[in-house]
Amino acid sequence: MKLLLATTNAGKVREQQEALQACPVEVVTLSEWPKIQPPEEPGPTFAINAACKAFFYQRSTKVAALGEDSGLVIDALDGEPGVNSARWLGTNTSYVLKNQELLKRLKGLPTNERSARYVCALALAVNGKLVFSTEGVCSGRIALEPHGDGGFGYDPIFYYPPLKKTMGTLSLQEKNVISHRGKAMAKLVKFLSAL
Ligand code: ITT
Repeated sequence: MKLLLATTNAGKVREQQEALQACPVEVVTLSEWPKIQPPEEPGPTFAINAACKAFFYQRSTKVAALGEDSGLVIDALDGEPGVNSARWLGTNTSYVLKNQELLKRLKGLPTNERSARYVCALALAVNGKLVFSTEGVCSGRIALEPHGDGGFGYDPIFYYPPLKKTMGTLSLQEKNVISHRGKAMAKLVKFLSAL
């Protein structure tokens, strides 16, 4: 089975490819369809956005498409940046600045008020039908300062208590074991392997 990783985010592609290594699918990416413009993300939820991406890219390419929507939910900021994680402060703003701004907004808050989670919703569209959807969550907190330059996006400031490390200091493989995306992808791999 050919499976399109229907995302424009290179960090997601790296992690999804790693998670699918042992899976009997032929993975393709959007680099084969450079002219397709990303769809609107209308959804109030990660699940709706993931499904929209899956349907849109499946229709555009005729290949089974895995849509993904994910983001960082910070309790002290009423769930921001949430579904707007990619667009928060503008898509052209660097993550160094976005992370600095988040740290500024949480300045002075004690550890127990810095709780946050990453959420990842996956949706698989085949021939115009949604055949699988799932979600993965990784709970942690916002660190006091950035650490590491691994991963992407908000990883330098996302602290994962069980490992006592930020995600920015984890290898790709280490991150996939505990991350929102790794957990959701593991459920997808189970589904695909059982087909
Ligand atoms: P596609 O829509 O093309 O998949 P995108 O980056 O715009 O790419 P989303 O709308 O799902 O995707 O936004 C996801 C954002 O959430 C991402 O750009 C980061 O800001 C943040 N994010 C999600 N997972 C992350 C992770 O594992 N590490 C760091 N930041 C993450």
